[in-house]
Amino acid sequence: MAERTATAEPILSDDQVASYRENGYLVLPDVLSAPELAGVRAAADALDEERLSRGGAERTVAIHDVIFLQEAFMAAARHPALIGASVQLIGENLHLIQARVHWKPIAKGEGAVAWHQDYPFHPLTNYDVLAVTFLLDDTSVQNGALQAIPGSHKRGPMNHHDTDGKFVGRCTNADDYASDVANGNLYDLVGPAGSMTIHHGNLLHYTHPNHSDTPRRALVYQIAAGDAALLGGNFFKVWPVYLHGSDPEVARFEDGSIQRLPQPFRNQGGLDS
Ligand SMILES: O=C(O)CCC(=O)C(=O)O
Repeated sequence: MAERTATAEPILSDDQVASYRENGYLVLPDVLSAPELAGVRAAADALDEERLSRGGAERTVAIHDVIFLQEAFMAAARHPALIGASVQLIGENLHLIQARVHWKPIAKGEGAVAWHQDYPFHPLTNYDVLAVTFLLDDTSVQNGALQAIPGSHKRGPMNHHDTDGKFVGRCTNADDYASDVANGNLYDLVGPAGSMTIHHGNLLHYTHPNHSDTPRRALVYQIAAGDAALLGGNFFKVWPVYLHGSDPEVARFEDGSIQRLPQPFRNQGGLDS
């Protein structure tokens, strides 16, 4: 599965790269062509029955590993804009660690996602991990856009565990975001359908509830640098997929030190095999 792809063409200007490093996110409108957008929307429609069977009429639902369910999602994962931008931001070896679609329920004031960072869900030996999101619908604050705290990715990972030590998937210390919210240090990642957004794994973010009568669907790929070795969390089926380059079989730590790995992670069925 570790296929190599064609050479990545840079798509971000120096200013965009600098803005990402400073703020922790980018919004690139109109990245998908009309046929590409139609393809991923149709692919999402094809999963609608599954979404509803998971309670999607009432709450936000995420379906994982979608590249194996619909060809259009595999094609979008290999979109030249995704590859080009990701290589510029985290290097040549792009390890796909999640591929999912998020649906917000329509017109219920539901579906908000609490303040969190993505990194604590899948901690890695370094912070070169980002989410590339294709907006499948016109996305506004009203229908559930993602809201970010600019620059918060520089603060490092925050506590997402409760007082019993249980991982709860949201910031458990309101002080981590309260003053930004009070001071309006906030940015909404809004854009027309077909836009591509990128956000850093340590970016603090929230998503608004859907107050509208239009859907808000997001196709989210979590991509890590090949030398960011997983420390915990879930393995998804996409784990062996490299979108560009290949597995360097080393772990790089935040201090720059490198540990060679004995072999790529693989399930060998236990110690005896
Ligand atoms: O709906 C989205 O844009 C993404 C939801 C979210 O907060 C996340 O995946 O971390």
